[in-house]
Amino acid sequence: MTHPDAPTRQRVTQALRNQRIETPSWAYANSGTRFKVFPQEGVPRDPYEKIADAAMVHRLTGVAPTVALHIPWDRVDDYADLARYATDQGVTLGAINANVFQDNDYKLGSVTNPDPGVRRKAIDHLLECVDIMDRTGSRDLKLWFSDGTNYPGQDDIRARQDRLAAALREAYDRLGDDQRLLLEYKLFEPAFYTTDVPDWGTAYAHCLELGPKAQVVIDTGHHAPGTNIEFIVAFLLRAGKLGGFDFNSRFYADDDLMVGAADPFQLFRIMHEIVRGDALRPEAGIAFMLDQCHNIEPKIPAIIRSVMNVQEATAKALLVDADALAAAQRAGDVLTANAVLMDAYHTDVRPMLAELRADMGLDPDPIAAYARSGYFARIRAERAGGQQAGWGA
Ligand code: RM4
Ligand code: MN
Repeated sequence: MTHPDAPTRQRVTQALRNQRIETPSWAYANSGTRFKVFPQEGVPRDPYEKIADAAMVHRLTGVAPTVALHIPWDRVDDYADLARYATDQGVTLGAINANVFQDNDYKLGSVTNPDPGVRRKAIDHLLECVDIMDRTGSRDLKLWFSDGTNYPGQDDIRARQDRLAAALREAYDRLGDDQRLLLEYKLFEPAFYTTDVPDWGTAYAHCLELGPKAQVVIDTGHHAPGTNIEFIVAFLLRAGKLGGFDFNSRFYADDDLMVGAADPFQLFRIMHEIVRGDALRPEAGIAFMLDQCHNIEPKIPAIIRSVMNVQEATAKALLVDADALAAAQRAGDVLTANAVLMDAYHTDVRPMLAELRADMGLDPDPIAAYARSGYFARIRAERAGGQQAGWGA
């Protein structure tokens, strides 16, 4: 499969042209580890400047037309105005991410806190996020909870599930007809003994109980080492319960490195299940989002690189010869089946993507185009002074 034939190229590039990847507002801001945040020059000072950066990424890649917000990091007085500004820049506002993990009240949890007053406050924040969605036109409410415990006996594991279910129910019932609740899971951290939504099974069970507007979101960095994420993708897609992805890479824990950097083969395997499930089309409703932090590398080029990494994995997945694969699988021909997959994975899809970009009126090399654009020199000069945005690590 080193030289895909013309009909194959046509099919693949058409699918790639329609692909949509959402970038996260927080990836444009300063971030770091619990040891140190290294500030960078030209970093946005407010949500408007984050959106301007996201729009630049979209101008160069052509496939990143939405930007996710995180509340309260992106709180503004007038969300309709923010949405208008985004449209003027050529992008729209995407998922609204709730944040119930950075307030002192949440030391023992947010929606599962033993104190009903704290739970009320956390649920009210979730409801506020849906209010914001109404104003921004966002479809998705994305929920990640840091809730859990550090010590055996610290709290009642089962009661915390009851509290979680009650909170999710309130948020779910507040959703409009075209809105969704996407529930994220994470193995551990910041809680180290129990986590209230630690895995896809827990998230899936809660989403099933809630109803059709609740779906699971897979953050690729939120699993134990060696977890077969493509299995989870296949299972949830089949069940109609996959809402989207938070893409990033991990070596050890929730590293939030660039997607496709640590394990491009895993990303390919994930995208293969997406293609297999016919879920790449925007109408399939899967949100392909990045959730990353660029602590030491320049942020905008890193986000461009991440978008390109997703495109490359997708292109390879689209090149899998589905008929040959199915035939080999039916025949029990293990080696051929594996070879079909590996042929696609080993294809250099970069020339095809460069051609597609040229067809779309874009520079074939978005990273070089960014370097030439003068954008960085401009934001470095314009954004001197003021308080740089960051998530306060
Ligand atoms: C969490 C989770 C959420 C993200 C925050 C910043 O670990 O992945 O999706 O919004 O981090
Ligand atoms: Mn995430």
